[in-house]
Amino acid sequence: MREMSAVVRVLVLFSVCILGLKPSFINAATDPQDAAALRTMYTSMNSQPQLTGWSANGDDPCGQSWKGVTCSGQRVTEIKLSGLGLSGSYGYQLGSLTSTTVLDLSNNNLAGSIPYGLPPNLTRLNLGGNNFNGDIPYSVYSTASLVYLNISHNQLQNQLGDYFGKLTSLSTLDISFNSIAGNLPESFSSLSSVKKMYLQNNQFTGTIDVLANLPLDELNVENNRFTGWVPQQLKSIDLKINGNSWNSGPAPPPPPGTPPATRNRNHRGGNGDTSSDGGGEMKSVQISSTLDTKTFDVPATINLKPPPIERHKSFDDDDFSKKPIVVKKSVTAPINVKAYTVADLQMATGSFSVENLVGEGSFGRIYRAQFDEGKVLAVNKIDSALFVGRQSSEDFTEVVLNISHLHHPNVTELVGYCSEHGQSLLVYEFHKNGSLHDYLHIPDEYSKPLIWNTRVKIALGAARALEYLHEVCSPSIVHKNVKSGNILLDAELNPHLSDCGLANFIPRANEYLSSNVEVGFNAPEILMSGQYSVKSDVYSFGVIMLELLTGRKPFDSSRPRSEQSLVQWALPQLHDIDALSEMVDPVLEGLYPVKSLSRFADVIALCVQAEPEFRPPMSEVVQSLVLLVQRANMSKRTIGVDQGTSRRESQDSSENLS
Ligand SMILES: *[C@@H]1O[C@H](CO)[C@@H](O)[C@H](O)[C@H]1NC(C)=O
Ligand SMILES: *[C@@H]1O[C@H](CO)[C@@H](O)[C@H](O)[C@H]1NC(C)=O
Ligand SMILES: *[C@@H]1O[C@H](CO)[C@@H](O)[C@H](O)[C@H]1NC(C)=O
Ligand SMILES: *[C@@H]1O[C@H](CO)[C@@H](O)[C@H](O)[C@H]1NC(C)=O
Ligand SMILES: *[C@@H]1O[C@H](CO)[C@@H](O)[C@H](O)[C@H]1NC(C)=O
Ligand SMILES: CC(=O)N[C@H]1CO[C@H](CO)[C@@H](O)[C@@H]1O
Repeated sequence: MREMSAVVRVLVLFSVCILGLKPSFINAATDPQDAAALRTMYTSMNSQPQLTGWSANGDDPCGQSWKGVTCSGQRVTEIKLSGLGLSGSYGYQLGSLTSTTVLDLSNNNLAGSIPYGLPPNLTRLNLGGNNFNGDIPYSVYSTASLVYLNISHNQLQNQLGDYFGKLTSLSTLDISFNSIAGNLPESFSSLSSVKKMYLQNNQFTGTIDVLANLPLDELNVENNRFTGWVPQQLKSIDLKINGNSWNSGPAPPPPPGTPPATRNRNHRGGNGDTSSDGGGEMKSVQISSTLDTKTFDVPATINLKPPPIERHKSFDDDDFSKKPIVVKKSVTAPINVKAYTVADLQMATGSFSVENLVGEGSFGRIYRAQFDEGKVLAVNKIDSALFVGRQSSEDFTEVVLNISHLHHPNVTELVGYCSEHGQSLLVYEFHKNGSLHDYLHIPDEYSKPLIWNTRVKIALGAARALEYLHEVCSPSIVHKNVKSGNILLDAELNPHLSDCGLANFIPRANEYLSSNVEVGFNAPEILMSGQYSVKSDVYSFGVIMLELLTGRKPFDSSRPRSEQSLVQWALPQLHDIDALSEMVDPVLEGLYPVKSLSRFADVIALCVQAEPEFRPPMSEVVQSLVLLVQRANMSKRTIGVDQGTSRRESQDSSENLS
């Protein structure tokens, strides 16, 4: 019976690879996607023995009663692993647990940044009492079903994102005992169900006025750096406010332009006196002048926290939008990047000298910039044709703001910008080993050939970056220029996708890209109709995987005509194991596991299909590559001894191993 099911699985897996269907194991009582998510969670938590029942290749968490896992039917509904001394993290795969409503990992030793993939229908999330650092990922803010959110007693540092607008069901918010800085985000005012809020023992600044009209009955803001006055509305609730720098004396009248307080709705938290009509105008003058003042003085540490920029945002509160004087609600943009002057950057790049030119990005040249403190960064000098006209500096500021929200370990991090004298420059972290394109196609004496496992790792990291843009960012971001030249390698050869968001946020990006088309990367629908979509990114990603597999350029005019276009040459042969061993990059000298190679080829074949709708979403590509990496770890026979085996035999032996 067990052997029977193994055979069935081989066949199912085989058809999965060929047809791109999701596996549906016949015998297991647990949904295969849920099981896969828990396996990833298990290995991400370092496969610790206190996770009794869990295993790295088990496919039935429900049937095998894995510790802390509750199921309903085939689906995992609750995961409760509090106080088990767990370390590591919980992996990036939880997004597929669509029936899971409770995730409690409190009081463990989980560390690093909070992974972004969360069960989409979660109502209770407790990560309290761990060692998470960094900031709260967007996926937490976008889990609209959350009723209880506890990330207290960690080491979160950055400002909160201004993304609380969707959390309208949230009743308890506990982010106490971290080191969160900055003002309370304006979108706190959307927490329309919140009853209990614990913000104590952080480093919040500014006023707590934004909390004035929430339906709170318990609030603790002790031991922060709050200033201003405690709003009248909060004085009747269970309130703890010690350890702040509140203003003493009577509260001042509200600032000019504040609408009259109607019933209990006074957004500024003052005492609600009406004010003069001229104030609205004065306020907007102030706003636009702050927009132009973008140079901040910041300390020379890496994690820079300049004062927030104020921006226009339309006022979305019904009570006020009908009033004749509409005061723009100023938005605190969480801009974590440094504003440089042109002089700074000229100094650091030797006046943009050719020696410091390190590459061509999608929208301008990239220079290496070395600063006084020895810090090295990459400066992208955006082509001035992209920002012309009256609005240009405001447009650019918006681009910077939007890109500054992107945070992922495999996405190149924006650290600064410069907008002066009609110049638009973006400053990024610098990655030592240049682009994957150069590494593969223009090897120098320092670069060793990439071994197979590194190629797979690069593909997986880049796939995760795209998955983040497509499926985690909301609205989803189409990269539009996925190519090996945009994958940068750090000293450990980890991949970082560059130019993320630029094509989405720069108003004339499409025109610009289409006038600079690079042959070989683009999906057929782009060449025919300029239709960029997440699926055109998937195609381009498939081309990168082909480059990794073959070591060839996407288009190479020095080859015989039939081999010039990499996709056209390779696609018909991807399912033929003998042809594959001919196609594989000769510098590998046969050192690769054949199974891994053929699975890699299977993923490519799915990605470069002509019909966009048949290409898989990036999350599926990531899943396949994760499996491939896991199997590569299990398989000890990595050397080219099994090169001659037929495809079917290699499939079978791989299943025997797992
Ligand atoms: C859970 O989330 C998914 C996807 O976000 C959605 O389609 C589904 O209806 C939700 N509800 C349940 C009970 O699964
Ligand atoms: C949040 O979690 C911490 C750590 O487990 C716990 O001490 C605290 O009471 C929780 N907060 C709430 C509001 O449940
Ligand atoms: C993503 O980047 C991080 C750090 O830059 C690296 O540790 C990780 O291995 C990368 N992910 C993959 C799958 O390569
Ligand atoms: C930039 O972000 C803002 C707010 O998040 C959004 O409204 C705007 O559409 C974004 N801009 C672009 C060009 O996507
Ligand atoms: C595979 O093994 C490498 C090193 O042995 C390890 O760093 C990596 O995390 C493993 N990957 C998986 C998915 O188990
Ligand atoms: C693996 C590899 O080739 N890494 C290189 C990355 O860049 C550094 C510095 O340039 C080299 O020393 C490494 O050898």
